[in-house]
Amino acid sequence: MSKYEPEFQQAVEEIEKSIQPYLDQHPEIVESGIVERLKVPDRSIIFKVTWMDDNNKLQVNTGYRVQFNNSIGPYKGGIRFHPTVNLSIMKFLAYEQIFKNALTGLPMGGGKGGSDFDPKGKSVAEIMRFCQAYMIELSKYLGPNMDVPAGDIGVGQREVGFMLGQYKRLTGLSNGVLTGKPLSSGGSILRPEATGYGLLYILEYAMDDFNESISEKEVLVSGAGNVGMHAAEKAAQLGAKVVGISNVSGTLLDEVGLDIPLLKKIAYEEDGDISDYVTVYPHAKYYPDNKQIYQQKCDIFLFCATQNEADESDVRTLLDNGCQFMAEGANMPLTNEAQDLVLASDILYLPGKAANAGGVSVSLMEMSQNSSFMPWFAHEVDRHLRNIMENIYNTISKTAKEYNQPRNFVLGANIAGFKKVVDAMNQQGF
Ligand code: NDP
Ligand code: 2IT
Repeated sequence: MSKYEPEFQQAVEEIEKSIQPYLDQHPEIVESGIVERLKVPDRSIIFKVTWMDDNNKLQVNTGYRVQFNNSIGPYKGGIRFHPTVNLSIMKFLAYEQIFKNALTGLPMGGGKGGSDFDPKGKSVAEIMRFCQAYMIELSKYLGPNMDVPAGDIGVGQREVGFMLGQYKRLTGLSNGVLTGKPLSSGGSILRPEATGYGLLYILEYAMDDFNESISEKEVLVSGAGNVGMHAAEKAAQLGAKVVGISNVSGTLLDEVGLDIPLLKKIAYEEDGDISDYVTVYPHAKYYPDNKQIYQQKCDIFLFCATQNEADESDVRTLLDNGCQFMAEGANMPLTNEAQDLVLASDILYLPGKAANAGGVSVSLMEMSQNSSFMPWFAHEVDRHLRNIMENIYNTISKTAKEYNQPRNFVLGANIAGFKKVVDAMNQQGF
């Protein structure tokens, strides 16, 4: 593991620290070298993506797909288009995905892909040409039983649709090789909502276990994209008051409670910005600072933006201001120091590997619908999603209790996920 891969190193350190109580009981696992073997991806594919911009000028980006571990099933994980994408970020995301996917109880391995292409400020035609160029290389490594990508930051149904079209052009196959597809192109109903809704479902099960309820609680959400907006939507449906949301440029606050359907329309469906909300509701406040969200008072904080979005001082402020529940829609949104601070407090905290697994779970349902040529109704997908989130909560809670740390769901999630992956790897000699 290279010291030049800081995000990957951070993800590995978190896992290795939290599984220590399990390793202490199982010296034979340490002896077998599996902790080391698990850190090396099966393969990291890095390639050149050349595409034509609207001025007929050729542009170049780097494309990635890290196929980390397929011991439990085909490589599965999203594709991210963001200027910060590099090998370290791809490896941390793919590595985390192995354990997340294991926790779902569904047959999926871990992978992640993406590019340093920045969709911001690009025309739809440029985005389409980029997706097509990216798929020319990626298509060589995909298959419904081999590797099935989906969306992530900067990649939603539209981009998945463009990639699917190119895959079909290149191969002639209609074989469910991508998930998060638009509905008319073989997507699953509720896949866009799944990560955010799943986050609230698992939070509901956890809070219920501690005789608490989401209803009437004040909620803050960082990130106003696919995950953040649907988390806010479900929180409001469950009777909470969503008092703030942020994006990369700023923080929007409404102490009366945000009008989520309006916000969703402006900032998610119509490509506007969360700041546009104040033109309709002048009592709301907008700050051009994405860190302002961590300065606010709330009962529940949902981290739904990006890795390391919150550091120790952000989390300390949230705790000092009385926040009692935190859950991660994003992957690794807290620095390890910030996470240690949360774990040292008495609050209820659900880490991303468990809490944001709803998205990939509905992706697996999409694969199932594609291979059986039988689409499901929304209520069926929602029921399965709820069941999976309940099972994940039960698994991490049971594991945390076994180690006498009933509120340490980082330990619960990491040990439960690790055990499952290790079993499969040993059975297959990986
Ligand atoms: P989107 O691209 O749809 O949205 C990302 C959102 O986060 C945007 O609103 C963006 O703002 C905002 N953002 C980025 N950086 C910051 C920051 N530093 N502070 C505040 N806001 C910020 O991505 P997703 O919603 O799909 O992904 C969000 C997170 O959830 C990622 O960590 C992703 O890996 C994870 N995740 C996604 C899943 C999925 O199914 N999509 C499944 C599981 C996890 P702006 O629009 O202004 O750039
Ligand atoms: O981080 C994630 O779990 C995702 N971006 C979704 C992966 C998927 O394959 O649906």
